[in-house]
Amino acid sequence: MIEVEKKFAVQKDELARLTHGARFLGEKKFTDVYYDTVDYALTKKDTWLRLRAGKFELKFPIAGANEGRDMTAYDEIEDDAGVCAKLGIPSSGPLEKSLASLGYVPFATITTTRSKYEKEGFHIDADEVDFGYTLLEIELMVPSEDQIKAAYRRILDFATVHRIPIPEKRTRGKVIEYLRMNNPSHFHALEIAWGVEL
Ligand code: V4E
Repeated sequence: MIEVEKKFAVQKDELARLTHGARFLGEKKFTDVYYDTVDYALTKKDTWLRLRAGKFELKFPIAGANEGRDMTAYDEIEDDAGVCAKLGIPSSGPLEKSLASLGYVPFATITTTRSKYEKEGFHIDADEVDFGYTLLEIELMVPSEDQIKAAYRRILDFATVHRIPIPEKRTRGKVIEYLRMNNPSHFHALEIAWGVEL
């Protein structure tokens, strides 16, 4: 399945409006440790390697699906063998050791408290991040790439119906915001690599 999502920075009243009548699916707290090489080889390619709940995960864009850097669709690999294959590294031994020997180092540790909701088939994640950033994600899962654009349009319509302002430029995700606040050289390297102002 492919996750199509749009992030919004929202006010409390907007979140309340969106989640009114939604099914509350629960709250969870998790910590992610993000890894990259010192020259940002992965994140420059919008590829995100993280350790979540003791497991490595790799999140990367689906080719051709990110129109104007606004619409985002990412794939995720959540097993060590898959992560190794995608990164082109040998899959023998503990992954943490292989990554360290190849120069992958942690660059951000982020704890998120996430409240999950479901409404009219949309998944809504309201994330509160430990360094003081609140983010809303509206998500739809689709089985194939040819359904990504339509899903994205449905997300925008859903937000509009609930009077959630559609941001003109892409809302910074929590890792991007973390880098803006804590690691300007990494942040600027991404702006240069992607050719956008973040
Ligand atoms: C995809 C991405 C990053 C990796 C973290 O992804 P994100 O969706 O922010 O995290 P989370 O915890 O909500 O993941 P889930 O639990 O839903 O799998 S860091 C940056 N990006 C992409 C990105 C981008 N290219 N540009 C901007 C402005 N923001 C984010």
